[in-house]
Amino acid sequence: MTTNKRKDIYLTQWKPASLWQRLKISHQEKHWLLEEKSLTAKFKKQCPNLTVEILSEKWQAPLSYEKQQLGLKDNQHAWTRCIVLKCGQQNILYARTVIPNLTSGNTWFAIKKLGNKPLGEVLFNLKNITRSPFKILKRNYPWQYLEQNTIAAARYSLFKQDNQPLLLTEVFLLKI
Ligand code: VNL
Repeated sequence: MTTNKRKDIYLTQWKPASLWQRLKISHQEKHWLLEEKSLTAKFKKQCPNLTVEILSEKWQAPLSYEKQQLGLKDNQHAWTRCIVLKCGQQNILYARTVIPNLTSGNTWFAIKKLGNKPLGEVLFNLKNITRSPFKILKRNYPWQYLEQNTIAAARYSLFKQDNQPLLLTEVFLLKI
């Protein structure tokens, strides 16, 4: 790795969910950020007209924390789906799903064909998956999608099915 790990904010800024109070996260935000059940279902309660806009779905170089969580080598690419969840015209959530080796033998292969269906509808119907505890962040972070200088709360967790990983990061775009 050419970057200095200590200075790599993609690696160092994430905190365990238990430290939410240190991140200036309000109780209200915490209810959203640390929701264990389907966020899709929770959003739908407030917005019946929820849509998924696909920003990109392609093989690309993962961010450094993604690489680390997924145990990828430096030059290894992974299949990445970036979406924005919208309530009408309003952007409410930016999500990145990263899956290494997403070829036909991979347990997550159906996700490649998900299209505009929300990922949550698939994930929460699977029986044999495990999910790591959330890591969270609240700061002005260089997400490709966010306008500069926007402070946003985000979370990620690692799902596994048949020992194959999927890393999901969700960034809250609405002031919650
Ligand atoms: C997706 C990802 C959708 C994370 C979500 O909620 C979400 C997706 C609707 O990639 O479709 O929380």
